[in-house]
Amino acid sequence: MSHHVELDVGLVVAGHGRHYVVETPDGARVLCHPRGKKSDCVVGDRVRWQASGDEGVIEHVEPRRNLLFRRDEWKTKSFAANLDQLIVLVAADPTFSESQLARALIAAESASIPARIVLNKSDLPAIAAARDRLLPYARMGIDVHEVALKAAPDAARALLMPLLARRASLVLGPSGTGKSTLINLLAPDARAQVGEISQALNSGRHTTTTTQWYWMDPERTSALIDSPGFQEFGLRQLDAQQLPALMPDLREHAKACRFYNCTHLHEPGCGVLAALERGEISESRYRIYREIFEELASR
Ligand SMILES: Nc1nc2c(ncn2[C@@H]2O[C@H](COP(=O)(O)OP(=O)(O)OP(=O)(O)O)[C@@H](O)[C@H]2O)c(=O)[nH]1
Ligand SMILES: [Mg+2]
Ligand SMILES: [Zn+2]
Repeated sequence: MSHHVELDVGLVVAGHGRHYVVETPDGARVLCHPRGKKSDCVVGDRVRWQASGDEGVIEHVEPRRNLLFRRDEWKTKSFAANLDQLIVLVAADPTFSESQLARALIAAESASIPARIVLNKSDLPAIAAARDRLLPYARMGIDVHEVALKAAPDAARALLMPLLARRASLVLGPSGTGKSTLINLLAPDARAQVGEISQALNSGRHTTTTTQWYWMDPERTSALIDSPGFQEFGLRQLDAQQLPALMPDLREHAKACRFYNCTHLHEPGCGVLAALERGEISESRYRIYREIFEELASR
């Protein structure tokens, strides 16, 4: 039998370095530090903690339902844990990197986290080109929603609210797409910083430097998680052979390959190459497949 005191439960709502903000079931927020040297909790974690003066000590991290992370050559970066969905936010302007988008979707797929794409700034003329670039994603069954978070906020709210209700959604997207605008619109008391200032300074810096959990409603049933921008989205947690199964458009055609261990790069009787030839897999998606495959295979 354990003679430890019963520990409090909490939700990690922000993290920076070895500092975490833990929210108690009644909504209080406590600054906590992990016990010992290791600091392996992330936003979205359920933890057991113990008060220590005004602050707290995290004693234990509950098992996770899922964890979204990326792994570059040198480091692993966790985004958040226990997510109901990933929202990849892109915009008509600035132009998004399709490779980054694809990588985020692959990471979500490998963590079994449902994902959808929100395309912002539909008021700008560049929306048509952005919409076209997203066609392969809509065709492979990923929901793509178009909004103008700033130009038409009421319509955006009406569209997005039902998709976000009673869920914890991580918002990922390049700098300048409208993540902070989204959070300010849907989480009324969020102090998320909209990039007006950085825009005025024309500094182009990320205004979000820590991952942060925002409740959308006073009942605390729906949440948005804002996370810092990133330059690189490495997928080194994966084996090259896993990749086709994590890309729905390739996966579908890989069933037709003559060889079970087809890499879809040069083999005869390859269903993926045949589909590419027929235009059923887009050239950009295939290029991204090759790019990531080579990255993973060259280790
Ligand atoms: N035209 C147009 N501009 C928008 C829209 N939504 C947001 N913006 C603008 O886009 C810029 C970037 O918005 P933010 O919300 O700061 O973007 P962010 O993704 O948080 O950017 P970082 O914090 O740098 O990662 C701001 O100047 C917004 O006013 C929109 O619907 N239409
Ligand atoms: Mg921001
Ligand atoms: Zn093949």
